[in-house]
Amino acid sequence: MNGEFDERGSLRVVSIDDKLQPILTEVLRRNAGEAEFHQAVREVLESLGRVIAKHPHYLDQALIERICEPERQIIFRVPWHDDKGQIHINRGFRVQFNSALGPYKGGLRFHPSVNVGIIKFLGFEQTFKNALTSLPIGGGKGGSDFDPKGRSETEIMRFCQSFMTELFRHLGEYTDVPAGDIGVGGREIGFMFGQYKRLTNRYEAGVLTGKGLAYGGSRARKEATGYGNTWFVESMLATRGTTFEGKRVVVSGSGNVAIYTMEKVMDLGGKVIACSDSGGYVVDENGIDLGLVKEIKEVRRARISEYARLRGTGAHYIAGGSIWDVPCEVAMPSATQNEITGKDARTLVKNGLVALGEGANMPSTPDAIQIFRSAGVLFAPGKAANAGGVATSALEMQQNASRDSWTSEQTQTRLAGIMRSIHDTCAATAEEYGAPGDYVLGANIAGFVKVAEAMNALGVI
Ligand code: NDP
Ligand code: 2IT
Repeated sequence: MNGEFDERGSLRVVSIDDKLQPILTEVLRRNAGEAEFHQAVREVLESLGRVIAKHPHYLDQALIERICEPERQIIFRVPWHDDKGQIHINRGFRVQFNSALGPYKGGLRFHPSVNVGIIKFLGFEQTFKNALTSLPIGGGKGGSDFDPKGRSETEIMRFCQSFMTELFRHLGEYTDVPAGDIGVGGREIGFMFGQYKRLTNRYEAGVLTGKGLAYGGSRARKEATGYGNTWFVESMLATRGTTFEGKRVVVSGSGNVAIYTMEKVMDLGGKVIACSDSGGYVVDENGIDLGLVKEIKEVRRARISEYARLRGTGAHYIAGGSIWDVPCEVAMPSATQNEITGKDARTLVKNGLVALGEGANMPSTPDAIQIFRSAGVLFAPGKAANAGGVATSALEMQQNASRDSWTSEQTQTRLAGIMRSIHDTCAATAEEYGAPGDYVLGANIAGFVKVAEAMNALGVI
């Protein structure tokens, strides 16, 4: 172990096996400037020293090098007209990362920050996450630097149609199955499915997931990521003989994942006192009124600042700032990558944090994770904790393949079972590799071994 300063100037502990260091160095060299991708690869490689000590053949077969290299990367132009007739050009991406376990599977993100490094980090994480579900899905991710904020519904539709006009040739229920992510929800999936159907003249329901219930979607898909993360944290809390009952909970974001995290936390007796969007956060010591958040975000598509105005006394809005300054026992980051810095982590620990479940992908910086681990916080990494969304996408694919539709109860029972099994697999793997309670190590090793074993069996492809 040794220390180094990261880009934010915080000290982080680095422990990478000597045999893996050259692989990481090569990944950094070949993918210059892709900071988020570097971060995601580094974290996984830091966990693999104990694996190669046990299974040296992973090194002989260059499995780690192959896993770090996407199978295919597609970048394309997306031209579209706004409502005034002006032409805009965005960039579209689809990174088909790994298909050893099944068709590429993973969401599409529409956000101005999207670039190839972000899509690659997401695709890399997705590969291990999907493996952890034990369902037959490979890893992929895509999206665009299109900014949906302030765009009319017709502009969104034209953008989605133009995006799919190129992407459709790379998709298929046995090839690549996208879903939503930031900026892509049921409405956008509907527009993209419509265009795919029109271009191919095929009603191929299983080519996209997160569809509306009216045309082949699965019950509980919308709720799945948030519910799944909450169940995962519930399982972690149970290892210390405690529950959500009466705990103060902070949930960042107020989009799909955040809303259904809040719903399940409240269901389990937790008290959600704050949530946010990219403009700032609201604190409501009486407990967040979820009906109001849904009205603001799902119906009006407005800003979270509206919450304080409409709720009246007891609630206040803080523009900018960090939601992690709000004291809580459980934190559920559900907005975006690197939203919890080392400084935030220190504040959370000082304020008595017990558990954290990553609803977002890679929301904690490496130094934040290090602080949580050293403080003995129950820490659930995104690739395990937020796997409920993609798992339910795979259940949607099953329903589409059998031309069936399950009840909400049936789907939620499957999802709860999958989340329990991911929790137990991560815990058991951490224990097996000599780090009991380390869910980061457990998730990285268990996910990696599943993908590596399948790749090994398929030959050098
Ligand atoms: P949504 O678009 O529904 O919501 C995103 C929320 O996060 C919004 O409140 C948004 O605020 C906020 N946010 C987004 N980017 C930033 C930013 N750069 N800074 C501050 N706040 C930001 O997306 P989802 O809820 O679907 O996704 C949230 C996270 O969960 C992402 O990390 C995603 O990858 C991950 N995830 C999603 C899954 C899913 O099934 N949808 C599954 C697994 C993980 P604003 O509206 O102001 O931009
Ligand atoms: O990050 C994720 O797991 C998602 N955005 C969901 C992917 C999916 O295919 O359902």
